[in-house]
Amino acid sequence: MAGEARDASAGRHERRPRDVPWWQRAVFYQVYPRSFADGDGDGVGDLAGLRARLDDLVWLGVDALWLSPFYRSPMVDFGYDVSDYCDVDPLFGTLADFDALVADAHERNLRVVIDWVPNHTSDRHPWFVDAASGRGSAHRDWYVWRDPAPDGRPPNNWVAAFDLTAPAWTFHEPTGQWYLHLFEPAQPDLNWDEPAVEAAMHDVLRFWLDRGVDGFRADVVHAIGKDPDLPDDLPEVAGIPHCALNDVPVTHERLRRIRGLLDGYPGDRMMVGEVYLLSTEAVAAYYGTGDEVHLAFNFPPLFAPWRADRWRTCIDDTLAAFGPRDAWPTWVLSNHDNPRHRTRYDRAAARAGEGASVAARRSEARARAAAVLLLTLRGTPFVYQGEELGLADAEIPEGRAVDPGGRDGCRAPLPWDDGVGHGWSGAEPWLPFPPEAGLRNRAAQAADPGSVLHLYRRLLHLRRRTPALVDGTFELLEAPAGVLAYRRSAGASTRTVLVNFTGDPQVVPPALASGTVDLASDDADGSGIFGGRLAPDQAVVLRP
Ligand code: ISL
Repeated sequence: MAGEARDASAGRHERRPRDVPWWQRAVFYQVYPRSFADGDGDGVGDLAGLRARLDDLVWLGVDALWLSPFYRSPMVDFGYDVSDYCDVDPLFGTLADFDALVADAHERNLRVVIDWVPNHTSDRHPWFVDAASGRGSAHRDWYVWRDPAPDGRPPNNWVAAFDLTAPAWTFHEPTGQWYLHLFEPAQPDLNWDEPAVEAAMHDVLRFWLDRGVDGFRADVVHAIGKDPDLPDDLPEVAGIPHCALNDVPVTHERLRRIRGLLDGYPGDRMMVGEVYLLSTEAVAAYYGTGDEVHLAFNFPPLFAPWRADRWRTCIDDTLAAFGPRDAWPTWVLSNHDNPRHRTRYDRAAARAGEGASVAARRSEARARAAAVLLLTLRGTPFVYQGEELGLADAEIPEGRAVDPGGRDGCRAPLPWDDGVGHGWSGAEPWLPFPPEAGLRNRAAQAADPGSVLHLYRRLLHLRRRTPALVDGTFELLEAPAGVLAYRRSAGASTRTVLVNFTGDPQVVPPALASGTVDLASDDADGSGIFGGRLAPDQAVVLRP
């Protein structure tokens, strides 16, 4: 990547430090392959479908793709139950399709990061099939087996994800022991205390690194270490799935060895860890001293309501936890596990009494302002496929729900055009389309310069040419209640961002009111002098 960048508005070259790695500057785009684009017309998205749409992502202006799992899988957890880590499920294509995708992406300067699921396999993985075949089997210790408690109950009180009444243990009749699964019974946890497991999972990393991937998104990676005593979770956290609580020192040793493996490869390979702990301070610890994960997802902002004070707290917490470690944050509004942010904010507003006519006005405006926030905070942003179209969750009619975690709504297929089938030309897609797909589709929005899609594109391109927004320092500024204000600066490049989280106009104090509008979330004139008045739900990027 270039060592210098042009700040167009400042009209001069500025030197950027050469040692800022690509993953600190990049904007990632999460592809959920089942729902992105269908190359073979079977109603399920695939690698060929994605490959054919790469130019659309280049046009948008993202830098890196994260692909959710495409490995061989019985699909109990839609690919997060892997039965062969080193092959592509036929539903998604072949290894040759994958190689072609990586080659095409790299030719377009798009990095490719893939999911790696180290905590558990499918119960149909040959390792587990062997482990379950008898207590003395070669792979028995690759999983976590325990004798029943004296009263015949599970070995401890850990609760599995998805069904909070279900224990994280399943009794295996044929061999008379319980096995551990932090997720579905069909997803037995690997036993990372067994050195052969660690070695095998390192081999998986090497397999894909040798194929040219730029890195990994490591699924629930904070869970690969367990307390060897498997102690009960405390009564005060009863009902919280153990995966959101598991936090033990041995994991950090394992992450350092993974980091060593990645650093041994040329080309700045990276790992973004899904550290599903709900405290920002706990998440920050997984960066180690720059020797564990390169990046980690930080979920409190994803769960934060659309309120200036709550976002301020998230930002303060992030600065406090990440700053001293010199750790680089990530920012995420939506992913494949949670209702989309547009839907979350709309639902919260409806609960607070927002009527339909107000919702019609504010829903898209909130999603637009959120885009400005996501793409101008200090850290690496992750865009979830479809948020660039302003999508809301699909309504899933009874009978079509398929996910054990109830997460189908945010996984609806992307509408590519307004024709019948929205670009999914073969079989009926595996899930229904999101609402208003006739309007909120790629083709309609590409043709409309005022669309959410064009806003994302303008933001991504502004970010790319503005060092302050990429590498710049970050300072929160005093602002009226309901408004978030911050300044980003890198050398002579400075930008002020103002986000109005309210449905009322807001007037900001004179200290914030100077400057020229680089970009406004509602597409108000992008070249005007800012007068200090924010429209309802408006976010602006100002240059001095
Ligand atoms: O999905 C959730 C809430 O509905 C989360 O608790 C989720 O289980 C957690 O973020 C871990 O997620 C990851 O691992 C799971 C998989 O189902 C998710 O899709 C994945 O992102 C198990 O592999």
